[in-house]
Amino acid sequence: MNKTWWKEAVIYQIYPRSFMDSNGDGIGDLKGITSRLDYLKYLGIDVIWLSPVYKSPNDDNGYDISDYQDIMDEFGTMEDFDEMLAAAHERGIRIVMDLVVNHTSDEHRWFVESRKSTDNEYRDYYIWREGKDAQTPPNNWGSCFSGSAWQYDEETSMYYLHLFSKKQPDLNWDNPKVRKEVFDMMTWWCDKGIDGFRMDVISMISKTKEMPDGEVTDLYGDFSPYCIHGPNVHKYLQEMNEKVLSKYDIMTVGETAGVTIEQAKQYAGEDTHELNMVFQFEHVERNGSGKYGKWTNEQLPLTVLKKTMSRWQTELYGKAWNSLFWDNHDQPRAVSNFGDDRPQYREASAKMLATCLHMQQGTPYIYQGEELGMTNYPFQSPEEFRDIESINAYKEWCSDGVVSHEDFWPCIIFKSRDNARTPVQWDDSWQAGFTAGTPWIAVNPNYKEINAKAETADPNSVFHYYKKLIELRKKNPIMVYGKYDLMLEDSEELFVYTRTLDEEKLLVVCSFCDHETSFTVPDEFVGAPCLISNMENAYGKAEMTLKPYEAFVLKR
Ligand code: TEU
Ligand code: CA
Repeated sequence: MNKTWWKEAVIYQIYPRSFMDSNGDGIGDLKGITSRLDYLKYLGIDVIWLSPVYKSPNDDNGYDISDYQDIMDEFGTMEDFDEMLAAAHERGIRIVMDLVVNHTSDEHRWFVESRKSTDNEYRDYYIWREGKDAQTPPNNWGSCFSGSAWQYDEETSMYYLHLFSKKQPDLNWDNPKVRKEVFDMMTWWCDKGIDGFRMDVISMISKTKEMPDGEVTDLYGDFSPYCIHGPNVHKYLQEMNEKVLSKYDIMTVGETAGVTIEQAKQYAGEDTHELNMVFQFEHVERNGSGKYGKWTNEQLPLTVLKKTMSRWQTELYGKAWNSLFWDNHDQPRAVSNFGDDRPQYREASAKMLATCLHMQQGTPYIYQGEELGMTNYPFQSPEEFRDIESINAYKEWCSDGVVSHEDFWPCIIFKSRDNARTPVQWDDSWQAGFTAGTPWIAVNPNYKEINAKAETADPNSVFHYYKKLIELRKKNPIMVYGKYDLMLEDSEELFVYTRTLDEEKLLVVCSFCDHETSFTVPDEFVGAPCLISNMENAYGKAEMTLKPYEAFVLKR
């Protein structure tokens, strides 16, 4: 297996809108990020993945881009960006940009032109179709953000495709001019000195030519078979690799919802010349099998979680590279989704989850605030939502009467993307130190207890536990390159696995339950020293009683 810097790195995701506000307008910004780089340096991360900072009307918080070579007004200027990049590089931190090129904003110059007439030179930059008749879209596909995936446009009496909001028209990647525009734009950023790309829904860029109705799964037809991993997706990524990526020492990670292991080997194979790694979503998305589409308030059973993660660990080993994550800006908070956010268990379970993930094989991602053990937000009413997905879903499922508020509410507040988007809790002062003004989305009321100032001062905090895990990775190549083997696969209480590299071996033991459990240490690890643990215990003894959410790693 080739050794590379991005395999050995720990990546930290910044969602700029909620990270740090420098000028009191309630919106996080680039100067805010620059002001907190020393904090990230202290934590020890190597790379920042920056969610979109490009010019955008913010229908989907920057994932709707109106100019790829300019900065969003609220976030600052290109000078602020250059300063931030230089300041990060000075500290040895790399910056990976979010690349959102499945779609643009409807306010992008290309789309403004495209919708003008059927013979406009930009017409074919997007996907236009005639409706079945004047009132009926070309097919029954639903958009990820509710409603039809087609929007009627009066100018030319045709529909355009938008797999996300109607302000996010899908680009037509079959048009070579579109590909050239995108590759040129990427080259421009690479020449500026950025260190890579996280590619938004990159698995959706190629659509089938025929666009039949999809199977009706919840309220609309499913577009997946026609739009995800489409016919030319690998061809286009190889072209991108040849024309742009291969020319720079950068890293790439593709967001590939619905990806299978076989497909991942193609997208991120050691020698397929596409991407370095992909995000798979099996352990977070449950393939829409929640109570109401993706909406549910049930945690995944531990046996299912282990099976899913372990398959990726074993089957990609030596063939393609894993990315490891519990959460991001689209997911509930890790400790609420996979751990236990009740006050008596929050710290222990947050550290346990960190152990479980960072000891696995692949590149770990930390989502802002995860290193503090930040929790889901206690939403009281739909008026508190800011996210287009949550707002639309509440309307479609509840206000329109598909399910009752009582049934739907616990599900939407458990899964809402806004849980991850409340401001980072820096200290116990006004608005958690995020802004001097009024934040664009409410601060979690638990900021007095959970905040960076308190945790950096407390050597036993979740923060310091993450810091230690990152340090251990630098000293123990086995954490990066070791082979993974699951133990006790039927246990609903313990997640146990080993890592092996040459003569070295690690035993990783994580309790996922809120009661005591017994555990017998395998003979070869009895007496082995403990590398890290989230509690005090007699590590090295054969027969152990584990406390709720206990986690430890033995090394021999
Ligand atoms: O997300 C794409 C995606 O497939 C989902 O995670 C999605 O956000 C949602 O959960 C659908 O139910 C990416 C970005 O990460 C997300 O923030 C954007 O809203 C989306 O693409 C559109 O650009
Ligand atoms: Ca601001």
